Amino acid sequence: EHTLVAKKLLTLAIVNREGRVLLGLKKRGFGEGYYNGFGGKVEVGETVEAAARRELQEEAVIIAGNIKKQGLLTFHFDDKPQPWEVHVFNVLDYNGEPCETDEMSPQWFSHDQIPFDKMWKDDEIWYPHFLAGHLFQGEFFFRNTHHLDSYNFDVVSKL
Ligand code: 6OG
Repeated sequence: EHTLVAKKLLTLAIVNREGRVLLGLKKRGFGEGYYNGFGGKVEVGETVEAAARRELQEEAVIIAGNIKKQGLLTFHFDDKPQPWEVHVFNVLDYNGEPCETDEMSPQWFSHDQIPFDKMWKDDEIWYPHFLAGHLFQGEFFFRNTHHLDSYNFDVVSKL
């Protein structure tokens, strides 16, 4: 007998403007207490890019202009059945003012002051490449949700 375990698709949008990134302190749910980009689950019938724009609007109240897909991250958790596939977007411009929502409290960080000690463990591996404009792919294996056991990571020429 076979068990089909589909991947769960998610988005992560990071606004990157004038030497700073916009992150949100997650107020509830998965990753509570961590700074992260804005994102969430792709809905049925929605493109990944549309989901990235929708989640950015829902969580930070800004409308994305040009966005560039830069990364594809797969997270394996020993305590979850399905891997998570997270598509990472660089938001090059936007309209509106970032606002606090039920989910996120937004804050700007200069590139040399990103709070990696309050972020998911994979972030310090791929942010330098994200900030340098590289395209990248990675696979990360987590134990007990938060402990990063091992990973593979590559800069790629296309996604
Ligand atoms: P909601 O539960 O809010 O979607 N996410 C991760 N981001 C990073 N940087 N590292 C991880 O390592 C992550 N796991 C999940 C994807 C969850 C949001 O959190 C991101 C989504 O943007 C394990 O719907």
